[in-house]
Amino acid sequence: MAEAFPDVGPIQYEGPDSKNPLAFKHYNPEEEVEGRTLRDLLRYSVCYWHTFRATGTDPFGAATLQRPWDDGSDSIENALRRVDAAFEFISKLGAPFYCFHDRDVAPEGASLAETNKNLDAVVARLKEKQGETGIQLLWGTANLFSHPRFMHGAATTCNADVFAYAAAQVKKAIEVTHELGGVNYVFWGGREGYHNLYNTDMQRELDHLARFMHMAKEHAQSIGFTGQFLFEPKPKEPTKHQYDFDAAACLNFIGRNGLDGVVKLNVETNHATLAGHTMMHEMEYARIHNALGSIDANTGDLLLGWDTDQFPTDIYLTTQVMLVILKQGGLAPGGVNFDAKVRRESFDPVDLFHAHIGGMDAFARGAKIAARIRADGVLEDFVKNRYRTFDEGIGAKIENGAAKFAELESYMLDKGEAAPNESGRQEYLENVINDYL
Ligand code: XUL
Ligand code: CO
Repeated sequence: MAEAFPDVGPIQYEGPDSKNPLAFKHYNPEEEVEGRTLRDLLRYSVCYWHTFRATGTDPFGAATLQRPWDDGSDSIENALRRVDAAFEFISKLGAPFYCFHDRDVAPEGASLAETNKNLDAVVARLKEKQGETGIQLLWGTANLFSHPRFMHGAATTCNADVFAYAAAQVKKAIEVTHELGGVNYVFWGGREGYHNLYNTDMQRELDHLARFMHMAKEHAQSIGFTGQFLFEPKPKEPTKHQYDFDAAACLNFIGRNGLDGVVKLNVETNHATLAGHTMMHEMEYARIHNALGSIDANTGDLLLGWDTDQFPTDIYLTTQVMLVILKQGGLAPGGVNFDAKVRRESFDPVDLFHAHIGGMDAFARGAKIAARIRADGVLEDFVKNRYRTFDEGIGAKIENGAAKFAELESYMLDKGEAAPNESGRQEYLENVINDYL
């Protein structure tokens, strides 16, 4: 096939002074940050659904995006042409990973058997292209939300046949992820939630979701798939209340259902903000529970308030994200997946390059800024000092479990009043962070 992006060559690192819009100014894949190349630290991934399946439709308007390689049909030929365009794009961009839903890459057939056959045909081409280019699969997943059969949910549906269909689909999606050497498998509960409790048995739905995850785990083990399972929190949209609301709700579900260690989290920025949290909060909450597996890098628009999935360009945001990633010592086997889409007004194919280059540069800058903040120990030293009263004396006894209420009472009766508090210095610390940006 003719090139999909004939006017764009491989994107090179040209440094901060470059004015070339098709070059990296900050992402030099070979540059080391905290002993790791940016390529290995960031593990960038391009997502198939937004980048190769989005058309620019919205609730008010028709498709706008120009994708000359895509005839808009559901033919296998079109799906295969799309694979070639995708791998050309990802290679020229220089991202080491990609990820997809089963239905992004291959069309649904008239029956499950035909659908699986379609998927196998496209997976063969994906495998060939991975071999040719060295691009790897960060994660696979199943689309359990687009088809009308999933109107009441998939693992949390009221229709047992639909549960069985979803199970068959996830079984196949895990198998193709394994076939393609995928290093993670993601569960985003597209319609695993409800709009109204008048018609919903919440207990049965949650039990079914847990059963579903255990079946997925058993199947993965039976075929030797060792990739990490990831649950992706999102509070709402499409349902009013999703069971995977935020990191805390997901970890509660994981812990209560014997899935600790089996399932970690794929945390997404715009989902965090929809839940009323910052991305840094969600990541840190996951990290301290040893469950920060991977991230979907994007950003929302606080004035719009829905899941706008924009490309991340805010250096404050990427610095905060990188502070957590560096604290954890990286994300591998997870990565930084751009679950982001160009605006429908940005309809040229080249806009896909501008969008990804901007996101990759923003995270590279965030990584370097965060590493300098960490090297100087400014936040770490402050926080350590802030909690120093728990390092010895009565504080140490509280932390190691030696102190009981009675002892704390006699300690305080003797002392009469607590030691004075110290300032939290929030404004000072915000100024310090500004000095690094
Ligand atoms: C939806 C979303 C999904 C998941 C994969 O908001 O983020 O694309 O990342 O199903
Ligand atoms: Co996502």
